[in-house]
Amino acid sequence: ENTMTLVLIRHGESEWNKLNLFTGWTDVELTDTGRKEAAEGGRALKADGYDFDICYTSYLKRAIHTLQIVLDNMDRHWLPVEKTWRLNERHYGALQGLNKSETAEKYGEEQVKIWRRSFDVRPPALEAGDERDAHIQPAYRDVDPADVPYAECLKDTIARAMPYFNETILPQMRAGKRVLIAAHGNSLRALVKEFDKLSDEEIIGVNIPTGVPLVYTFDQDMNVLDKHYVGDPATIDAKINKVANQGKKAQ
Ligand code: DG2
Repeated sequence: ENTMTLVLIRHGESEWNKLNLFTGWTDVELTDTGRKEAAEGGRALKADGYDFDICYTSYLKRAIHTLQIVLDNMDRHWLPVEKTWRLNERHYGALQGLNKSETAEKYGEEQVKIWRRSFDVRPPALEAGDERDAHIQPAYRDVDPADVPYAECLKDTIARAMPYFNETILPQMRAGKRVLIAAHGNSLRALVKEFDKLSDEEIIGVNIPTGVPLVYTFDQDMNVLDKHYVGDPATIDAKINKVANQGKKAQ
């Protein structure tokens, strides 16, 4: 029987992950720690015998650079890479640039949890004219302005990411290509919710660690046969908890 393998990786720690700021579509760079995480992810994939035929990433440099570092460490620089805004992080609206912990002090941890993890509650939207508005950024000049968000909930991210997955990535997988996707905490949660057929409640508890490869094996009908992170389980659990706790008040 033919199975399909797909590997997902969230970018390594970004400058704004380090500062604990809501990031979304803000185009921030990796930290040195983030570059190390990406290199480790690439080395772990190579050590476990994984290989790829085609790669996908977002328009944001923290994911693009993570992918480059992974490929560098697998000696696969020449692989085709397709970039799409549809794999961008969930747009965090007017929260972009605010500190997650300070926002919890101000609005409460419950509200921050809703903004970070609820399926269908959007964070407050950017207003037109805001310097953070992606409509005025060159990266999105070829995107239909009606598709460029001012804020997104996970449901919105699923609605713009899944058509790309189904129409562009899945046909490659069905043709036997081994696919690697480098993306973001919430754009990957969007894919995971669909792959694992999680309910709107179940997805709330899912947190994606930085720089750790997540390997899916599917049958031809996209049923999940296996799913596992590549790396040391205790380290990965610690990284997942760190993400979950970023919306807590300072102690
Ligand atoms: C983070 C995710 O995105 O944040 O937008 O702040 O994966 O690009 O670092 P990423 C952001 P949380 O939803 O986990 O707070």
